[in-house]
Amino acid sequence: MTTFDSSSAHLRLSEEVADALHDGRPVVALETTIVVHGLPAPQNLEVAAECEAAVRASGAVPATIGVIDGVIRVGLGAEDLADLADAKRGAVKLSARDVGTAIARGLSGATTVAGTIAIAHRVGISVMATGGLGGVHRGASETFDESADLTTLSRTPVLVVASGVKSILDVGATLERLDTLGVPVWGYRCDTFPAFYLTESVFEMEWRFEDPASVAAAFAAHRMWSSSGALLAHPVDPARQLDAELHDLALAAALERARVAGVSGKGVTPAVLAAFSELTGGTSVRVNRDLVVANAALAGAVAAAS
Ligand code: PSU
Ligand code: MN
Repeated sequence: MTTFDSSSAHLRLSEEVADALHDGRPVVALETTIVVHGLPAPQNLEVAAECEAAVRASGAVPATIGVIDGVIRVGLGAEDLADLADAKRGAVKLSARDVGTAIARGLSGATTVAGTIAIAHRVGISVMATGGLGGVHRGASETFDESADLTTLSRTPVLVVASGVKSILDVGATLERLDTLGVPVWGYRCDTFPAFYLTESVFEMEWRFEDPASVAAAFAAHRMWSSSGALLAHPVDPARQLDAELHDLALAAALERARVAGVSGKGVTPAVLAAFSELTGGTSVRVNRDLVVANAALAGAVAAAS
């Protein structure tokens, strides 16, 4: 079922995506905040292209989502994406609540997981891939900093494939919030919740899946009675993860740097990720790249099995 109004002046689907949705072929939504604000150039555009290729190799059509000059674009081409990522354009970070304002103001922006799934659902896409879902920040009991990715996922029926949540967050608190919000968390061939840069965490998974078809079946069943999305937790290949000691050292230093700089709100995640990259000599970017491309491949396989 597609619910989009293709005549809308502020929503534009690429021909390829519109055709695929019309024909009921599998489509995977990809976000742009990771490209514009999460990864450094030039790797950011390379990763975006690799994610699209991975989705295609799995038999689905990629739909990279963002907003350009006040128009929501579903299925951004490589040129548009390079334009959006160009620092001169000053693209803003758009969570679900910001999309309407960006349209009204004619702004350009990159969508977070929240912004992306809100749009994806509107046009009839029910699977998305990213690196790490946003979550509860450390110290949130004081700052109330919890990503709108969680609340948006609780009311938007899209399956998000991610390597857990970024380890810069309070992972335990995030899992508690997903429970409260009614969002199922499924482990893909793993027994613990992945720790983003690291394959494993101390948090045990309740549900484990072994293949894309059983994930697709579970999400179809979930959607029959719930309007929430779901999180498919897909750990990074153990051979490609960050060294645990380097991870912990870099994490402590990156968080301290953000604290001293007084970063808050939507600036926190990009600032900590950038510090992490510098402190690990770029290794964190390599791991982030590996995991997000693997997530795109898995999302494509789940969409193709749906
Ligand atoms: N995954 C990554 N890198 C990123 C993100 C995800 O590997 O930069 C982005 C996503 O867009 C996610 C956002 O929605 O980080 C979370 O931002 P915040 O904590 O401000 O909600
Ligand atoms: Mn936040």
